[in-house]
Amino acid sequence: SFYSECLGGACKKSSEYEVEVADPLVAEHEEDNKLRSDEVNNVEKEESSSSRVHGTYKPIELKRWRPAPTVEPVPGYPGELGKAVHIPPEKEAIMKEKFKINQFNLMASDMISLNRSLADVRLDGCLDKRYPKLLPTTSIVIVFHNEAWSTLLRTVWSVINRSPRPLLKEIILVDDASEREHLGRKLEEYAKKLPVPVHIFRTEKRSGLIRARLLGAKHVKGQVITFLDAHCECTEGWLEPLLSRIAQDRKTVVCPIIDVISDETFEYITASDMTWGGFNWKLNFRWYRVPQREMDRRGGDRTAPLRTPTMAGGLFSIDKEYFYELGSYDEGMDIWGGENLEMSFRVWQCGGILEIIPCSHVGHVFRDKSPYTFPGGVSKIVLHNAARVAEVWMDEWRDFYYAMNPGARSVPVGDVSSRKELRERLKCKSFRWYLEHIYPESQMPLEYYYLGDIRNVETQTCLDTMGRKSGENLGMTYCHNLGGNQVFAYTKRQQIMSDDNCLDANHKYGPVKLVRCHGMGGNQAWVYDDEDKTIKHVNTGSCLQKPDPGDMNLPLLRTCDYSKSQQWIMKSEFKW
Ligand code: LR7
Ligand code: MN
Repeated sequence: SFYSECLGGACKKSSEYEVEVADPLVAEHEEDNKLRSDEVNNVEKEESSSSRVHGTYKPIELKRWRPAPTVEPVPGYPGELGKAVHIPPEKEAIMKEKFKINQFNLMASDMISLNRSLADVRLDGCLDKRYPKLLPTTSIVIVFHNEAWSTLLRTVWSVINRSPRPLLKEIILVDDASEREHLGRKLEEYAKKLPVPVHIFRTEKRSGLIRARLLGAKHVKGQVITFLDAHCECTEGWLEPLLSRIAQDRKTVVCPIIDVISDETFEYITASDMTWGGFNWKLNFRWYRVPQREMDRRGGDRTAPLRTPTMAGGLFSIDKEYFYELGSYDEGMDIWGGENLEMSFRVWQCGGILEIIPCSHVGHVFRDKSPYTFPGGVSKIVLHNAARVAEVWMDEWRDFYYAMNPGARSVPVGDVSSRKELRERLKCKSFRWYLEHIYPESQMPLEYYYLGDIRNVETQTCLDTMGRKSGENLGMTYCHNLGGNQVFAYTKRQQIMSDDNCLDANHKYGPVKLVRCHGMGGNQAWVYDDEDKTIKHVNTGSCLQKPDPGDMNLPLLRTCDYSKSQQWIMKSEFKW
């Protein structure tokens, strides 16, 4: 069959594929998994000249919208309608073995049909939205390194099945130097049989996802580039709201809501529409709750586009010309990481808009660990990429990054001059502007008096989060001058913060806790007196004091007595 084909004559069946994947191109599954081409094609296929007049689209007109759903559930297949797949206990050992290949449940994925049905996860308000009849075309760019067959092809089929054909110019697959047999000639042969143009490009050597995407983007013939990870499933109606937003304003970069495909069961789990993208001091992308401010701006309409400070990075659409105008990607970034924040900052600071479109849902297999190698070492690569973001876009707030990541100062950033020139050329706004106007809720404070360690005059030891989480006690230990857990910002809003957490107390005496900053003063307000060197808790009037002899690691609140044990120095010895 198709699956025992092999590359270069060495004909052995890849151990990854002992099972045959339910595949709409394989005759025996054709009936079960029928691509409903009649319905997909009932929109008139107009030849697009994808030309554009003075920055406006000359788009394709959709004659009629497809009825949903495009893919009907097939009885008897596991995982239909996005349900969880359960592996029988006797197969658990093989399942665990296979899990290691991609860091997700490959056995489950292989059992699910390549064009499985999904529930319609959209809010009611999305179902009767009318989109402009004139929409730009898009090319889908999917980069991968050693991706599994079933996840990659399920991504492709979900695009084919659930995108209005006239809008779908092509699918571009970029193989980033994969070492798996099935991604070789077999993939090329398979691609030829698909009902939409699928082009495969290969990087010569391992380039990382950023440069691989740049290679893919170079070949895009559609008016809009849509990037997807190689383990996604697009849901009904995912594309129209993305493209229509770009048609309204070509400087809008749009993301779907990224739903969760479980790495354990491949269950499709709808994500919250009340979540947006932020980042922490380490420059990790993180999800946070959408603040009331943004809900109000949208007039309480949960289906309205959500302005997000950052994007996750893997799934978004952007006008092709705007992508290049805006400086595409930083080619100096390797393998993985950083490009998502880099593009987010760049979009906002250079006059664009970054949005999550709640009526567009795409699932993504989230995993705990990365399955592939990071040549040169994970932390070196990730720190290198993040440092480039900090250096080019963050102005003095780059200090937070260097202070928080002791390792970062020794990692070479490389040449960022062309990226800085880009920032000049596009007359981009400052990071201060971004924090003020786009992300006032940021974990990085807009106004702060101090960033560094906080040392007790008597003990000469330093406050230390000990890497603890929200709700746990603040600690204290010898000053190491390396930053990290000993870095605190004293802000104009009277917070003493470390990344997401603030010093917090709800009593006059005793230990101080680290609690997620709420920005409302209250238990998190402190006053540092530069004269008598006290750190006073505003609500209780108590002073921060060195730990008692019984527990040397636990700084305490006590009645102010102005002794040396209550004196603190905010003056760091480390440099970044
Ligand atoms: O060297 C590489 N070459 C590649 O082609 C490394 C990766 N890749 C491919 C890989 O096969 C995959 O298709 O690049 C894609 C993304 O890699 P993942 O799936 O390992 O990344 P991720 O999902 O863990 O990480 C998120 O952050 C990345 C930062 O660089 C990218 O922006 C990913 O696209 C991004 N994924 C998403 O936004 C999906 C939602 C996850 C979240 C949050
Ligand atoms: Mn991914």
